[in-house]
Amino acid sequence: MNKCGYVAVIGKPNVGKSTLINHIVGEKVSIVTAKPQTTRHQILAIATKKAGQILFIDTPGMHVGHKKALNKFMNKTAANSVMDVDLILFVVESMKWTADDEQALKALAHCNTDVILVINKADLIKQKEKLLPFANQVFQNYKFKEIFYISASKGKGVADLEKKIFQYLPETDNYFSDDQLTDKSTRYMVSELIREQLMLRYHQELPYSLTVEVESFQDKGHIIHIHALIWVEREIQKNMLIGKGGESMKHVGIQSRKEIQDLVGKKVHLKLWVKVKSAWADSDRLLQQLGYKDEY
Ligand SMILES: Nc1nc2c(ncn2[C@@H]2O[C@H](COP(=O)(O)OP(=O)(O)OP(=O)(O)O)[C@@H](O)[C@H]2O)c(=O)[nH]1
Ligand SMILES: [Mg+2]
Repeated sequence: MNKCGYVAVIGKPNVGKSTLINHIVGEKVSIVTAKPQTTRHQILAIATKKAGQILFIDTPGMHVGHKKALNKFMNKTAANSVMDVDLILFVVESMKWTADDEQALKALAHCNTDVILVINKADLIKQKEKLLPFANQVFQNYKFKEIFYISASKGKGVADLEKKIFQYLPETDNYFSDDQLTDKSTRYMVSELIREQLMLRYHQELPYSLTVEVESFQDKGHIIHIHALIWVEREIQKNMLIGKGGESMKHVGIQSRKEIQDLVGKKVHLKLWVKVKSAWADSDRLLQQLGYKDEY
């Protein structure tokens, strides 16, 4: 009896949605950083197991109070991901319930799909007895089917959650081949690995003002030549990114190249350019141009 189905993972930013998915898939399909709003697109992550396939849909964290076109795109992408799935995981962080959680919960208001409440980062809570009253409080807000306390980064409780997920999936053959990890192209994965390094390296508004576009990707057999553009919104941000002597960018280049080589299993030659596209994150037209298209 093989099972296979779609599972949307939603919640506010930074609760560990991508970490959880990567853990079950066993590979880094979706980038993870300590900063909120890391995931920007809907990403299909395929976990192939003995029992069948879980087709995870990773989503951008839902949030309130940001008015840029990019934020609207992210919220809309996440809200639409709950359509036509077999199961939803609603992820929250232990002991934290905010306006952003409320916003994410709103996406469930009109859907009849079963929802499992996943309370993540349980490792951060010393007094475990406080978790139950918190769970009860969250439970009051919605009729969840199940509740799981986990630590996605430490892998605690994840195996039990995986088993439970399969119970909710329909009996059918696998939709994808066993070695496929995502529906995204290698070019897309490369741009994300670069963006991950940029988000880790830079702070304040910079990570939110940049996007990465792979301009060319040439496989020469033994080596892949990649040229990528880092778009920022203003000239001053370009200067901040490059900085004195270009040390930070050099570091981003070295780390990104290592990550990309792991992904493609080949030697990589990587060139990065920083360019300005005025206010790209607040223009629907430029968002489209830069790959932020409606994916549903
Ligand atoms: N202590 C602890 N940290 C965790 C756990 N799971 C994830 N994290 C950390 O939480 C941060 C955010 O993780 P992500 O997986 O990027 O969170 P996300 O929900 O996908 O965030 P967005 O993409 O911004 O919506 C990272 O620094 C993770 O290492 C956990 O179980 N315990
Ligand atoms: Mg994420």
